[in-house]
Amino acid sequence: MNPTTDYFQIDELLTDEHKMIRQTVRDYVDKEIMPIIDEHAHKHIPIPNLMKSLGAIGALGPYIPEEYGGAGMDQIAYGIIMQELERGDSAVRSAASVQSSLVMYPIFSFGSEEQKRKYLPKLASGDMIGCFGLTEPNHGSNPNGMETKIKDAGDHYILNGAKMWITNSPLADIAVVWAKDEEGVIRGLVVERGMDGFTTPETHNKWSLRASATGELAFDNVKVPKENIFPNIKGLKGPLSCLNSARYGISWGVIGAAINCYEVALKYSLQREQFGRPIGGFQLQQKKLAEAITEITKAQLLVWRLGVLKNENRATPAQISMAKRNNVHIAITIARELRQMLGGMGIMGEFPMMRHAANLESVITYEGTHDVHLLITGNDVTGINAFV
Ligand code: TGC
Ligand code: FAD
Repeated sequence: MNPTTDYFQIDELLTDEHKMIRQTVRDYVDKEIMPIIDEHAHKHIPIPNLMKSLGAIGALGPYIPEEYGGAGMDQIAYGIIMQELERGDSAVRSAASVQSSLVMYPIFSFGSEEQKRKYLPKLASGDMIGCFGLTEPNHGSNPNGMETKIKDAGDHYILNGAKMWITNSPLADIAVVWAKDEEGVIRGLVVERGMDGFTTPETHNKWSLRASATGELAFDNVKVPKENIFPNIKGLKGPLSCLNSARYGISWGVIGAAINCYEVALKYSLQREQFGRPIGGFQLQQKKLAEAITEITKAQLLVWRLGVLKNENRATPAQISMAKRNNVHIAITIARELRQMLGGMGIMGEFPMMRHAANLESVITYEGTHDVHLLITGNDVTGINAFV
């Protein structure tokens, strides 16, 4: 018997630092997340103190330089952290990816020195929670159509509009918001909780990512000081660059969810007997396990190579789209298929498959849907843009 989920010995490609951070995050998930996640998902409530505990293990902004509170790690380390967190639950990985890739990354990459010093250390420690507002009620896959606007009013901007489906908006202290100026150019700015006219209504009744808070961002003539705008970016490539980082993290993260399902199903298949023998001895059950470990292995090799390219600043957005699309697809397929291996028990909260499968319905939709990523690959290989 070979129960490994490192079938091609990718561990040999990791540094001691990678393995150390993996062990730290794995221990955290086993101790802090696994015992409570089912209850929080059932009750549809966020995990208490999550951001501070993620900050304490170095999971927030791990690739941001140390002088701004990050850990200065490489992209493979970031991926490994996402993988271990999503082994626990996609809600936990979502919290870390939004804070790291969608809030800290744009502040670090596009922000002024004052903005970096003001926000990054608190975001890294989890003392401050951030969210990212790109999607709007009428503009999801096509963010370029956004209607949220800023108007120059001397020493400040007046912000009006609404964002929808925003991870952590009900908990956030700050929001990185993308809006069009009077010339129709997309700009990014930091909106702080407490600014008059800024509200964050919660979205209730989700069947997916139930341990994650999701909400809206509503702006009614919000006065945002000029020093809160990002000076160093204009246009849609601003938010899309943040998505490159988050989509990369998701490509790693979902492997963690798939591994959790695989390990549970393999163990169950060796213990559960029907017709006088373990169900793991039946060919049809072996097919499910063999296909799952094959797809996990292919996904691991894909993200490892992508991480190397990313470390060298050579990863293209199209490569990242391919990895996000493929890996979420294999993870959701594994969760659904391996749930069946547990029979009736597979629908119970004691086992993680239903929760992972339901979470992955969000993951296959957010950060660009499965079909949008296919069209990005289609555009890349043909040179013909199917969006216009
Ligand atoms: P298009 O004309 O192709 O491009 C406009 C400008 O952007 C540049 N660009 C990129 N830059 C960096 N990274 C990328 N991935 C880029 N893709 C495009 C492009 O070069 C161009 O630059 P320039 O200088 O010429 O102006 O744009 P388009 O309007 O045709 O749209 C393309 C499309 C559909 C691929 C894009 O808009 C898209 O990806 N749509 C999906 C939307 C999406 O992913 N939304 C995610 C919202 S955030 C979220 O879901 C968080 S979930 C968090 C969690 O809980 O984990
Ligand atoms: P639509 O764009 O309306 O798409 C509907 C369907 O049409 C999809 O199947 C899509 O693939 C298809 N479609 C659209 N255009 C095309 C096309 N050209 N060709 C073929 N098919 C097409 N956004 C944020 O900004 N910040 C967040 O923190 C955030 N968190 C989220 C958390 C959750 C739990 C969820 C569910 C979403 C979150 N989102 C967030 C929003 C997410 O990015 C969008 O839901 C996603 O981009 C899709 O947009 P939409 O829901 O408006 O679907």
